[in-house]
Amino acid sequence: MTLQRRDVVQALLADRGGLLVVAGLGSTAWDCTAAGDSALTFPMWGAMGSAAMTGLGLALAQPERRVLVITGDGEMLMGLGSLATIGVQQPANLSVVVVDNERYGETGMQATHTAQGVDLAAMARAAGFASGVLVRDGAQLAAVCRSVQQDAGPHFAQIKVAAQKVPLVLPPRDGALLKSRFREALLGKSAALQ
Ligand SMILES: Cc1ncc(C[n+]2csc(CCOP(=O)(O)OP(=O)(O)O)c2C)c(N)n1
Repeated sequence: MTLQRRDVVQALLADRGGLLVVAGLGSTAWDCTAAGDSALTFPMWGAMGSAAMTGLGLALAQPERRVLVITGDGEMLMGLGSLATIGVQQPANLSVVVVDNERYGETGMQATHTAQGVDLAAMARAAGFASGVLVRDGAQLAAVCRSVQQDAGPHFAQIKVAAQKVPLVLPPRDGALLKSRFREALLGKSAALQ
């Protein structure tokens, strides 16, 4: 049975512990909020194509923490060069998960290149990621959830999900607030003020 996007993101974030999460703009940010708003989730709200690079910066700055980027196929396609940079930098604590509905959901469900067979996981492997997997079922998803938390990366997963419209569950909209609460939750109150 086809995976459902909200179930996928719920599974990725269920036992997140201290995981730092960057959510791509649009649907994946709503999915993360639906799984539970968290100060340690940074939703992009824009900057299409930048989610993986933001995750890389965070992973390099916080090598003791696990970092997970959850983004859409359209967003990832806009920032493909980031796969090469991550492959070169080799952050062992970074995972990039693409929730692949083969559509630009927010702008009207136009088909993306993954609907024509573009294999993002193979691109990530070719770029030098430690793993790059295409996921279609619950057992494969469970393996990704384990890798995100435990295995040396960088990891990449392209998770095929149904192309469905789901209710909006919006995170806070104020960028300054999102930045401050993320920094405070990560660094503590006084360090976050520096
Ligand atoms: C540079 C830029 N181009 C276009 C948009 C408009 N836009 C916002 S979300 C989106 C679609 C995102 O698609 P995808 O990442 O696949 O997410 P999903 O299908 O899960 O919503 C587009 C085209 C934008 N915000 N920025």
